[in-house]
Amino acid sequence: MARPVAVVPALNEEASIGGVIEGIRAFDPSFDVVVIADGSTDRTPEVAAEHGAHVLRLPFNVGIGGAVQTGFRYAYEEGYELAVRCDGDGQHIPSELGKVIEPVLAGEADIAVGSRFAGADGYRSSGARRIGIRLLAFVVSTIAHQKVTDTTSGFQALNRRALGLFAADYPHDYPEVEGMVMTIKHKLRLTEVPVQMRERQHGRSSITALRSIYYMAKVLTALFVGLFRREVVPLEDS
Ligand SMILES: Nc1nc2c(ncn2[C@@H]2O[C@H](COP(=O)(O)OP(=O)(O)OP(=O)(O)O)[C@@H](O)[C@H]2O)c(=O)[nH]1
Ligand SMILES: [Mg+2]
Repeated sequence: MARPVAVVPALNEEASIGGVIEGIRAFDPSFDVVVIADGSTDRTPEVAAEHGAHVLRLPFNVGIGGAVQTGFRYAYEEGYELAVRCDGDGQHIPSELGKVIEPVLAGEADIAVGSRFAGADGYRSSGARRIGIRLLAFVVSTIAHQKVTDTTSGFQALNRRALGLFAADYPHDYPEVEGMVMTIKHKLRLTEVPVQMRERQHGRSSITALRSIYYMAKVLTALFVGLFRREVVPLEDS
């Protein structure tokens, strides 16, 4: 198999990060695991290192986009051929990794995104949240001219071509949503795969009702502004 790496962003996830790393290794011991710890105030970097991950320590918090891009850039420069991205809070289930890796390894997709909503027995969420999810899926599908169902999923597999794009340029604020549009605009093949995800088990969710409205307003604005952005990253044809 291609040389694989798991990129795991983790901000104050000391209770979950060890289990996430072990889960990835249990799925496939050939995976190297890279944890990006930028500004955690708990023992996340130490726990990650104790579990054998390579820890990228940044001097201050750069936010989710900067953290994930750091991981992708490291993976690209180190020559990895296959990358997966998995959250450090335990919501993504490592045994589901095979589902997102498959289309990438088969050469059918440059990036495969695990979707909670693509399957028949998709994840159910409350009314307001569901409206938000559907609205984002509709907007992204319209802009990208491709139907997508889960625009905020950080459970993904990428080949080297996709890794190269994200190493060079990655959205900062809403990396999953904007990253989906960016991928398709750069003519990379994106596919969604139905997966299961868990509810958050430890730590605190960053999402509250008021924040969700604020989030929607900001992400829709970011998508709108993105419409005027030129495709800035020239990709070698490989
Ligand atoms: N390194 C790093 N990781 C981050 C940062 N912000 C979030 N993360 C991690 O990214 C992953 C996803 O963030 P979450 O806050 O869980 O976002 P979410 O899954 O959309 O929402 P909830 O889990 O419902 O709160 C988690 O593993 C976080 O620890 C950051 O600034 N830096
Ligand atoms: Mg989470």
